[in-house]
Amino acid sequence: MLEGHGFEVTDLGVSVSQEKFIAAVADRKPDVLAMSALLTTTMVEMQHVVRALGEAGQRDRVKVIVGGAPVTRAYADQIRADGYAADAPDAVVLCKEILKVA
Ligand code: B12
Repeated sequence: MLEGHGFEVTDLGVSVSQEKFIAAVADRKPDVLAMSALLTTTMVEMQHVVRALGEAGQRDRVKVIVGGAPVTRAYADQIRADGYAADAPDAVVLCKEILKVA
């Protein structure tokens, strides 16, 4: 959906470690880091990535958005993500909003 709307997407795959997220942000300098979790057990790792981004001095350089079946807007707010969307079309709208592109 994002590629269809003109975004360049790097897919880091599944079971992505905190270290891999941080390295990819440092290397590729994306505007947005999007994380998806299907399980409550993996969802909690999102907060660790957000914290690690801060520790690496990268948090201000990238917008963090989250989603997936167990993830809620309240959880996104709690971990200080920049956005949450419930489905793929809304993820596109969200990216355009937070990047202020038409
Ligand atoms: C298919 C499925 C499986 C398949 C996965 C196959 C595969 N290779 O992907 C199999 C059978 C393997 C499976 C296994 C398990 N599953 Co399962 N599974 C599902 C199911 C039915 C659909 C998931 C899916 O692919 N949906 C389609 C995608 C497109 O939808 P989505 O993930 O919701 O994503 C959309 C939005 O959430 C959003 N979105 C997603 N990510 C992101 C990211 C961002 C940044 C944004 C903005 C938006 C966004 O946009 C997407 C498109 O609209 C869900 C139920 C459900 N309704 O989600 C349960 C579900 C995820 N599974 C569940 C469970 C418990 C399990 C198991 C632990 C079961 C077990 N005891 O073994 C295992 C865990 C396996 C593992 N290691 O992860 C639970 C998780 C509950 C929880 N609270 O953690 C769910 C929610 C079912 C339930 N209601 O109980 N599962």
